[in-house]
This record gives sequence, C-alpha cells and structure tokens, in this order.
Amino acid sequence: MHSRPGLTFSYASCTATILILVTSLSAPAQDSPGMDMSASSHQMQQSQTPADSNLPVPQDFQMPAQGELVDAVDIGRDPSDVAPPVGDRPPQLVKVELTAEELEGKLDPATKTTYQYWTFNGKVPGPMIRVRQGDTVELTLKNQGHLVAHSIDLHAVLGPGGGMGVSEAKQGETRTFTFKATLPGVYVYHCGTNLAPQHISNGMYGLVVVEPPGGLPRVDREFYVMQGEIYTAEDMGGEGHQKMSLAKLLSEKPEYFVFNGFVGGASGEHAMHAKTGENVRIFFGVGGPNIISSPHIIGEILDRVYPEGSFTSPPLTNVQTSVVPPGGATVLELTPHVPGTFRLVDHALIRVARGLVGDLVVTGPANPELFHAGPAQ
Ligand SMILES: [Cu+2]
Repeated sequence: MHSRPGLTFSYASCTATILILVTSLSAPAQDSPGMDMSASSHQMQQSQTPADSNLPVPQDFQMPAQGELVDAVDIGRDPSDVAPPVGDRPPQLVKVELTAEELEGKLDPATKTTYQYWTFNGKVPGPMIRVRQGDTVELTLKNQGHLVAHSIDLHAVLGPGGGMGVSEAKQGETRTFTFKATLPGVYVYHCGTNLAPQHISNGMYGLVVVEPPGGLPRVDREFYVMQGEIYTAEDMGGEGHQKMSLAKLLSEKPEYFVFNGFVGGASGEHAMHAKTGENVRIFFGVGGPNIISSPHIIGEILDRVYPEGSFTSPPLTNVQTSVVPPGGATVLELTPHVPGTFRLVDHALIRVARGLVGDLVVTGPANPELFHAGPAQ
C-alpha cells in the first residue's frame, strides 16, 4: 500500500478549489458554532494555488511543509487507559477538565508519517469520561491550540448542541458548562466546531460512559478503543508531514483507518492483554467521522454486545460481528478460553491494509478440547 502508482491521479486541483470553500466555511465558526456544510457552486469554482491553506494559520505559526520530516509526539491513547469503574455510590458532582491541543503526531511510525492532530488532552481518543447516572458534570474546556476554535458536543447531554455552543472556546479561551447525566449508556463526544468532520477526523472524539446505579458488572479487563479515519493529501505511505485533504474528507475516502489515532494504536506495544478465562470488556466507539464499523475479533465469539451502547436494553449474546455507526458506540464482552493472538478488526477487512488492526494477546494453558491442530484425539 505504500506506493500505488495506478492511483496517483491528482487531488491537488480539486483540493485547491475546495480549500477556499473550507476557509470560508471555517471563518464564521468563531461567531456561529453550527456546522455549515452548504457548498455553493460558485464557491467550489474558485481556485487557489497553495495546497496548505486549508487551515486558518496565524502568521507567527509555522506549518510544516508537505513531506517534511518533523519531530512528532505519540498521540495514541493506550487501550488500557480506561477510566476507573464508578462502583456503587450515590450521585455526585464530577468536574471534568479537557484541553484542546493541536499537535504534530506520529500517524505511521513505520513510514515516518506524521500528521497534525487536533486532540482533547493530547491523545486520541480523548480521555474516557466515566460517571454515574444522576451525576452532575461540570465540564471545562480550555483551548490551548494555536489554530482554530474548539468545542465539545457530548451525546450524553440533553441540551442544545450537546454543549457545543456553550463550550466553544477560541484560542486561549476557557469555557465551562454543566449538565446532568440522566440516562445510562456509552456515548460519543466530539468537537462540534465548524467544520466538525474536520475536527473529528483530526482526532477530537472520545467516549462518555454513564453507568447505571450500582455500576456495571465487574470484569477482569477493560479496554478503550475508538475507530477513526485520516484523510491525508498523499496516498497512504507518504513520508513526513501529511496535510489533510478536504477533498477526500468531502468524498469520504480516507487514506488511513486507525484504532486510537494511529497505525499501531491497538497492536504491538499498545496491544491488549488478558489471560484465558478472564472476562474482557472493550468499550468501542466510532469517531469516524464518516464510516460505519463492523467490529469483529478473529477467533472469538462475543459473549455479550450492548448494541449502540445501550445499558437499558438487554445485551445481545453470542455475537460474531457487531455494527457501530459514526458517532456511536458499543460494549464488546468476551471470555477467551484459548491462548494466542486474537485480532480486533473492522470486518470490512480491506481496512486492515489501511492501518486498522488491534491485537488481544491471550496467555494461559492450551485448551485442546476447544482447539488443536491435527486430527481429533
Ligand atoms: Cu475542534
């Protein structure tokens, strides 16, 4: 996938025409937090030479050039970085502080590919927010970025914009709002600032888990995985800094699919680990912003799936493959009984070749009754 000369038709001219559209779409965001996707044809006809002008960059902020090798940070949140269970406690006030940060991050360490991520708290996904039904949540968003305004729309909120309007903070600003988590479930949150799908694809999404009274049933291992799409100007495999392609975002053609922000976000040193016989729970969400996921663990059957993140409907049992819409979530529970490496994939399997694979590494004694090579014994 690193070089696909047959597919090297140029997005450049298309990108250039759309860039000015996006600049015009982004500009009013400071005043109007609503997403405006309306693209008038005369806007689309305008052309612009620089391919790097899709972001409103302050004059004193130096953007890396396309392909330039720059220092980049690890932006992937390890799947084991799960907020602790709420347990059995009464409702309370929970204060959550989030910082919007724009960071040059490692997109694919193997090819030295980097990308300018927009994040909550410097990682993708943002931190899991985990509260109890009935909790009052005071959420503070600090915009520490240099480039654009940011905000948060939490699907757990009952209120206009999910909090987007009352949280939108320009560069250097801090905004606070409060909501009550009334309904249990697993919810997505994301930046809602225009152009919201741009902010989301750049990494601004996470999960809110609202536990029912008494808490969720205890399990041995919990993990936090979110699927996202990265729309780079160059084909997958391009080295150095990659600019975002608005043309590919608009046509829903990502170059990369990623778990937890980057290629390798849930494998290798970020793999999930468990022992045979342990109960494993994966909070799984799709930041997207555009494409449905069909999560599947190769070689496993899911004991329970909480469709669409609902805790008030009974879970499905013995499921092979689930389905999660963009801006949706689920809970996948399983009990591995055989040691080995079990791969978490989206069963639209070509996406593995675009970076989307995670590993659940299971250790323990062999279980030949369930599985063994060779003839029956
Ligand atoms: Cu944002």
